[in-house]
Amino acid sequence: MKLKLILIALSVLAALAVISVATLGHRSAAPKPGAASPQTFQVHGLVRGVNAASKTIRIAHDPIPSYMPAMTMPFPVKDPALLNHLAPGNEVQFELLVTDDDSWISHIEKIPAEAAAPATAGSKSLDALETECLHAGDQVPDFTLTNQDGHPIHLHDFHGQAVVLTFIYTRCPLPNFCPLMSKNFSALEQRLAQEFPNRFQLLSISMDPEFDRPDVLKAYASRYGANPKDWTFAVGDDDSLNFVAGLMGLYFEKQNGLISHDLRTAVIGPDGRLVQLWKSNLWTPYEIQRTVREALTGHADVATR
Ligand SMILES: [Cu+2]
Repeated sequence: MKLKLILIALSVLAALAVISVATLGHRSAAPKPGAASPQTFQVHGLVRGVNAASKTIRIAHDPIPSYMPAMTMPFPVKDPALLNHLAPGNEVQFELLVTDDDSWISHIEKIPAEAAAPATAGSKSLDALETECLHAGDQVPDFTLTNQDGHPIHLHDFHGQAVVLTFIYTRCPLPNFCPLMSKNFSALEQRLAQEFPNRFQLLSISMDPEFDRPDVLKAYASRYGANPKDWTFAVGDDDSLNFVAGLMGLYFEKQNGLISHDLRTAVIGPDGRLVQLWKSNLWTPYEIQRTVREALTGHADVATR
């Protein structure tokens, strides 16, 4: 076991050495803007769940030196074939690539079962989260949170408007998780402000009440150019956050100061009913704009005459 750890540590060091050499080499050449090569990490972990439909695999992974502490989280793959023959309980070694706005597993290998530890019992039942959450057509119950100005807000304040809700936390290090949600919300805000001024509200709810106090959310909001009239950032105490997360079937868990989580984005109609719930990052501002249009006008497409 000791030897194995040493070997892993050595391979991580070797990988880092290769990265720094590659980076130095890259720097000495003329830098191409926007073409930075991805950072590469070799990581060891235990598979907790495989989701071929959303092209993600949930892994309890070891610390990733100078990047992320050990935690359980979903990782995207670009090639769904990588997920073939993998199942919860498998011990794996994988390669994680990270760029400025994306991260994904590019290679993953099962470690033979003789060396693998058995899957620990008692991990959260994702199926239970799934069945307890709201479904399209359900009335969304009211909840109270605190906005970026420190004022209380209620979901029902936005009755009569279409509400697009998502979950984020400001320290999230993975470009295609929270930062992507906020980037997409920023694009969505511009589209909807043009088509439906004053008839919609975007709501980004923090999963990190300890760190994401209103002033932190306010600074984060301005980073994404949010107009407070259309886009609210909110945080709650543990109870209200668990309540809202439960409604949407969101999985989130604090681990070593960061938060392991999946994603939920919902459109709620002007009548307060859930219209649609997205469970991954595979949605576009265009797609949600269409859903909002349908919720507000009954037609997904813009009238041509
Ligand atoms: Cu995140």
